[in-house]
Amino acid sequence: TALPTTVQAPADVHRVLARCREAVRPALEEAVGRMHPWVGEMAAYSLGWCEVGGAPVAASGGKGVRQALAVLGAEAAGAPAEAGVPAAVAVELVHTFSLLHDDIMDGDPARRRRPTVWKAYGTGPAVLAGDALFALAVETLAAAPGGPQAVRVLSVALSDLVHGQADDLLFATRPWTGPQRVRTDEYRAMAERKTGALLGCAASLGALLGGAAPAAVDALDRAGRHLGIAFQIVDDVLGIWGDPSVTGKPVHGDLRERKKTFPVLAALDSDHPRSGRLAALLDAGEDVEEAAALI
Ligand code: GRG
Repeated sequence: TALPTTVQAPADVHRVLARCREAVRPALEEAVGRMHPWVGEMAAYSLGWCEVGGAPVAASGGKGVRQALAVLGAEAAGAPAEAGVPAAVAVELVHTFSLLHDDIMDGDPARRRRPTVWKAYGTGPAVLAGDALFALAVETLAAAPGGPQAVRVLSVALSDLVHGQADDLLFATRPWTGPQRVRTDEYRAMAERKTGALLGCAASLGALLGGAAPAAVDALDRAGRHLGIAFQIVDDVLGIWGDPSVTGKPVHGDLRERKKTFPVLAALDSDHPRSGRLAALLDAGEDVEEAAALI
């Protein structure tokens, strides 16, 4: 079966994301404007609002999925978009913080089609900018009506993010086969925490600030968590079979780096006769083309 090599979101998804980004932008700018000017510049750079060192770079912020979920969560509760804005600002700041620190941990040179913050400003400043974004997120949410409960919800997601990131880092140290191998259910738990927790938090915080009933807040949290697992699996699929001109990922880069991605773990979990050969190729780090054909 031919797998899709790109994921095309319907036009109305782009329209909804753009509408939510516009609703949140003034509050996000106001929050970033309260930062130390140099630290705020790093935040603005990572959000795709400015260039650095005079070098022209393509303006590219994030998609704004988390801020959109917060706004949509508030609207789902019957409140106006503005009710969800403090949640949207907080989750977008936390997301940006986690990307800054993740890029340092992974040594990634590029993000959002430009050099990562640590590449552009240095590791120490990038750590500081991440810390400042984290602090600003908590401060913003605490100041909102219903702040203390909202901060508790965010704290649970933050602990999940750390848990998921730690699991992901440890996956790299584990073998491909045998009792210590990473099972697909462990992968799902990791993805739920690392990516799903903040998506669920975004939607549920928006709903909470919009006055939704606890059952609706919980349901949105669960939906966001499932979305995170799906998001991570699609990302893995595109990392193996995606069109590099669209994804910006190098061909078979994940396989070359021997990342524990879902398609590979599922193939090894399947007990298919080919999985022994696949594990041997991955261990040797050779012939990624043959490995890809075995998945
Ligand atoms: C919370 C205290 C604390 C620490 C964080 C660094 C870390 C610990 C966690 C890393 C979490 C991480 C990087 C998860 C991956 C999330 C992900 C799917 C990023 C890509 O999201 P998109 O596609 O990005 O929404 P854009 O660029 O569109 O915003």
